[in-house]
Amino acid sequence: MQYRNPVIPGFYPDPSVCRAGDTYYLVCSSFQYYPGVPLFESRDLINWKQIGHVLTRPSQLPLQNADSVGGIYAPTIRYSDGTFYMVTTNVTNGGHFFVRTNDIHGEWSEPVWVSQAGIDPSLFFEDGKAYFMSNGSDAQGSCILQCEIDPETGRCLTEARAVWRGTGGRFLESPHLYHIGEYYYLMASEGGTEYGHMVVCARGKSPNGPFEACPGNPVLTNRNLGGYLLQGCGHGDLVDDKNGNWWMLHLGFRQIHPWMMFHTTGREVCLVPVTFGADGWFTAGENGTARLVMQTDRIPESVVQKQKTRFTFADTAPGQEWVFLQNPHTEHYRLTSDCFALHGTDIPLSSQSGSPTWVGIRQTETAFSLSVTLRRTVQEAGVSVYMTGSQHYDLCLHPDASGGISLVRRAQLGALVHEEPVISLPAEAEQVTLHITGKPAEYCFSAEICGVMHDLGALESKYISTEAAGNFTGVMLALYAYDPDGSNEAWAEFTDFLLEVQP
Ligand code: 6LW
Repeated sequence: MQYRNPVIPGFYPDPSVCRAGDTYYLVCSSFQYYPGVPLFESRDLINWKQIGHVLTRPSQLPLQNADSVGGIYAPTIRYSDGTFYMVTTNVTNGGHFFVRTNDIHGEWSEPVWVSQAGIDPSLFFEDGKAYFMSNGSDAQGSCILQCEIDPETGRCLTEARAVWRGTGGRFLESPHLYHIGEYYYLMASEGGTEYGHMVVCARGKSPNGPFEACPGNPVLTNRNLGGYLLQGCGHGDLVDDKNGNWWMLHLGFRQIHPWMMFHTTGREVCLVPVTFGADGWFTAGENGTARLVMQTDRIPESVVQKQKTRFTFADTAPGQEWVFLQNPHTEHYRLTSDCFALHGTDIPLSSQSGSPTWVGIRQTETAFSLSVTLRRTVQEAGVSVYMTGSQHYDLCLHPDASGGISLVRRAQLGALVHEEPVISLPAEAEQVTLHITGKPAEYCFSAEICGVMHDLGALESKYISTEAAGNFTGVMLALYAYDPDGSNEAWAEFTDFLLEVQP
């Protein structure tokens, strides 16, 4: 059969996967967004359904001051003796921790903190022992650190020691250990999460090493596929299917055009088959590369890949597709299936130290159309094409100096803030319908006021891309409200939300 990559489009970086019986579970990093660590379920590795988030309570997810390169980094999910573990790093508040549950559809435990350097923690369970790995460094440079921990308390039982130093690429990270046949395989990434990204591996006869690098490294990379739209492939995790075949779920991103090396939709989840040779080493994908269209005879033709392309308030949910910045002030949101009402505070979109009234859904494709109706309001409120607090394009209603209300298209690009065009809202306009059309290279803005469409021009996607913003996240399409006086009781009411994406 044939399937398309990414298998989970949009900002879902650093995938980790495990299998429990005949069901696969996958988690991703989530940075400054709340709830944290999206959790997916699949029966066939191609179709993934989000079943919630792992971190759903402020006690598990303190996000104060977390920005788009802070908060929750790469997680690992593992299943051992009926218990699921998810281990990750809150780089802004607290470091490494894991949570666990016996009910994957239920709540997860309070965090159990683990004291070890680095990022990208990973767990490996065998013979009653729990091995904890992360990236790190010592006097000789970067390395994969490993210690044994008590899986109840998180206490380190052995000194952390360097078990592998990689193959020399920069940013050795995302270690995962597997026992397959007679070897322990240690897989990791190098090259950084940008265009030089790659997956490398090593193996040894014991979980502590020593580990010998695979002569065919890297086992997966698209770094030599110049002009190919799928780039940055790395940071993977292995899983075996019920037929004994191995697969890698890994991240990659889609640059917007062969000669325009930037992307807006974040790092996404891709799937490639893993093939073992007679020498016991493996390679992944098509000759070590990931492709946008993959052929495989390991999945039956009867499996059909589906992608959700239409999103309304009625078929999405807050805390599922809709997420918040840092720890939201819940009293400022009234979210129902036909109206999202937001109460602005004096925390602006650019704040790194507070949670603005903001609720966002991922931009999963470069081509999309979005419309939403906003009732007249006396605070600032609208839609934001939001990459980070300092890179976003907004279409909003805004109180103006003459006591009226204006419709404004704003671009914030770092310290540059530009508001144009500005249209005064006629007194009889009870509402406006805001429209944004996404294209690979631009976002086009328009609005309908009293039955008349106003073209508000286009802004380039390049300037809010990950390459320009220097962040780890992807574009969110957000509804927000902001009231600098914090003095009025007004609510901004959004209705008739429709987002349609074109894969
Ligand atoms: C993550 C690291 C990486 O922790 O990027 O692509 C970092 N790999 O492994 C942030 O996602």
